[in-house]
Amino acid sequence: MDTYQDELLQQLKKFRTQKIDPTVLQDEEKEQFRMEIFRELGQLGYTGMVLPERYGGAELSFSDYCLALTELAKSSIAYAVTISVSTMVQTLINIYGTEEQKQKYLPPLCRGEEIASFALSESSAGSDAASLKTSAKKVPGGWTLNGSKLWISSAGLSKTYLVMARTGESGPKGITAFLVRDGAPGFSYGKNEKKMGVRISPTREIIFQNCFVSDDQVLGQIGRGFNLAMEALNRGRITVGALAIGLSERALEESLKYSMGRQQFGKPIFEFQGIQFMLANMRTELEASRLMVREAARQFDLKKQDILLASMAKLKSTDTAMQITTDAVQILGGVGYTMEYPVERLMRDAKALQIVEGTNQIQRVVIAKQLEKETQM
Ligand code: COS
Repeated sequence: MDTYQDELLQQLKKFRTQKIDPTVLQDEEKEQFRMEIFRELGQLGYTGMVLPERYGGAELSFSDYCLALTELAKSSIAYAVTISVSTMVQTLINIYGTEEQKQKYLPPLCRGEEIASFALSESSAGSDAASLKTSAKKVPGGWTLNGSKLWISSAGLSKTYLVMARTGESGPKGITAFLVRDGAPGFSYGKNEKKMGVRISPTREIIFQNCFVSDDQVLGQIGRGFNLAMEALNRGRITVGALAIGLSERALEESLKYSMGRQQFGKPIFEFQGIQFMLANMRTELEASRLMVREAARQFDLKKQDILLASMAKLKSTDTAMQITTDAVQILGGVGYTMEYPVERLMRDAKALQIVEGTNQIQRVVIAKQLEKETQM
């Protein structure tokens, strides 16, 4: 790790322990997202980390961005998830947007004054994303959207929504991406999900009823929306891996601290081999996951979109986070199961990461597809 990365992580550690830790427990209970925390993260340059400086970004590498997300996730994955989803949309605007779109949407997002959401999933199109039904019909000067999207992170908070809608044939080739603004006529919010974890970050339905969007709100080419979404998810899956590393690191830290302090049978429970073997496995699996996520991010920095590695890194790191956080609860025993210690929250949050940005079963589907391609080459 170089000095620059060290400084970045020190600054984030200070921020999260001073600004997030003191209220994280009550905010999770009350489902309270603090916009002032997000804005401050923006002022420090963390809400447009990989975006060009000319649009207000920090122009960091994808690897540094992932390191920062890991550090932030050690306090709560909620703000890190908000940043990672918003950054996914910002990145697509930067790659596929017109100059006008970049000028309009990116600066407030990079400065942390606004948040963006990614809207792909629907009630009957989750893993099978290409079967989505939300429609966009051509009308003079623009498009009319009808339908609804489910499980949208930051919905209600976000000002910009990247919405994948059907403009043509069934399947992946008939989908186009639209940039929809909060407050557009015909755009409304549905139910706010009551979740097992990550409660600071809202997850909500969004609804379109004859919602008009103009031609200049189309992102990229007509019919290429599915490809854009998949490209975003390749990046998103690595960032989910980075969050999983943060959860695992925190769970291991808490387990070590507790096992060295807790006395049973006349000695710290750390001295029992049963506990030592659990801790040794936790550290080993964490390190394996970290290396995979780091390598997946490095490939992106080398401008190589490695679909296989992105999915494998997401799969390995999030399954590992589930195992490590579960073991952490076990090591802390009775108190681990209470809200007095953070490990039960880490365990609930880890579950979300096995599901978002494509379930871990879908990651295996993606991996198998890539294996098939490699074999045919
Ligand atoms: N990266 C880049 N392009 C991809 C891709 C990826 N990971 N996966 C698919 N594509 C492209 C294909 O190359 C193909 O492009 P062309 O038509 O230009 O050749 C197109 O997308 C269609 O691909 P495919 O035929 O494989 O689509 P499927 O309908 O079979 O879907 C899966 C493939 C299952 C992998 C996809 O639907 C998926 O990832 N589902 C999970 C969705 C998800 O992660 N949801 C999370 C909610 S968003 S938080």
